[in-house]
Amino acid sequence: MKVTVLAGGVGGARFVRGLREECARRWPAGPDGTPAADGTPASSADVTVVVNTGDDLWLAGVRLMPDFDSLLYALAGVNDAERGWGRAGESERVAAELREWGVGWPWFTLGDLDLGTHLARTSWLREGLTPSQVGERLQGRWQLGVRLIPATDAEVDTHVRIDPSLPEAEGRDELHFQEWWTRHRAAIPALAFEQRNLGAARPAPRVEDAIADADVVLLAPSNPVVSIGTILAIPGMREALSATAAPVVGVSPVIGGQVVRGMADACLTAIGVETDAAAVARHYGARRAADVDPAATGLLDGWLVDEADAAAVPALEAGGIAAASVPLWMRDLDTSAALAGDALDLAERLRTAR
Ligand code: FO1
Repeated sequence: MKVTVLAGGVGGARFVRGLREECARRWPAGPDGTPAADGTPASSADVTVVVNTGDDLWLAGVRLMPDFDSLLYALAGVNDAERGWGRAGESERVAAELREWGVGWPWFTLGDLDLGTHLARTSWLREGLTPSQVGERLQGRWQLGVRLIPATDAEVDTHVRIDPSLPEAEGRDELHFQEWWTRHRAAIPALAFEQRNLGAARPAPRVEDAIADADVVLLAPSNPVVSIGTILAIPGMREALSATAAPVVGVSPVIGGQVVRGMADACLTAIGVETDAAAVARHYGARRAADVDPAATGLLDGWLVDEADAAAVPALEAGGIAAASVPLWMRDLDTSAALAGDALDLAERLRTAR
């Protein structure tokens, strides 16, 4: 079984940990399978995660790839689960020094262990490796049980357009996504999200194959705008998704009109999409729409909503998206695994219906 997932950082990591667990339960590896670094049993399933790169940035001379690292640390079992980002048992001695020197952003903390990752990454980039080659090296340190690939090797960092006349804008008309998200907590209304150099970007090597060869493609319940949306914006990505024979099943990041985590509602509002499970599905669009309208660009075959949004299912189905209502809250590994199982079941239903 080949599963390819499009994912952002924290929500993506929770979902992929559940998926890895569920795959180990459904398709256990033989006696030779090596368990993951955190003890999760091995699976014969082949899981590839295409990771958002829109959050990436250069800071204090090093390249950060926050979503990649969130997945890396969480799957290796070395993440700070309480804070949601960075390493467990972190110290911040270097960050204190950087603040003294006035280097970096004082409101953005680079932990000492985390800095080790950024230094290793930057040093390999300087040697000429691509971000996806660097990603391979980083994940080679731990047995993750899944393959992580940055969505693209191009630097397509997201910038947020804002109104420069707002007092908190300090006269600027755009901010790096991380400044808008982390410093301002997405509280400055976003006029638009722009990814630099997008025109020249391509999916990283193996991404298009991972989508084409998959038995199922899953969209994690990550931010539909600045995580999944930034992956989809990479030229060639939507084409790969529309061409795959695998069912494409998404999981709503919205439950009962509230975002599950983060500040995705600010992002949805900025692009004119209601914070509503069905509205996000309609934003992704029905892949079947292309059967009647070749110009249609919809992506979804299936969509999972929470039980609180069960009333949305009939209209979604009528609109060409197979939908099911299931518990979406990922409270722990078991509920995350159950959710991943529900996504795999919906995909199976779609595969056998073909
Ligand atoms: N998030 C914060 O809220 N504050 C920070 O100081 C911070 C530092 C940081 C350093 C490295 C890294 O990889 C991530 C970091 N994050 C921090 C998380 C990150 O900014 C965002 O939560 C994600 O990019 C959104 O998915």
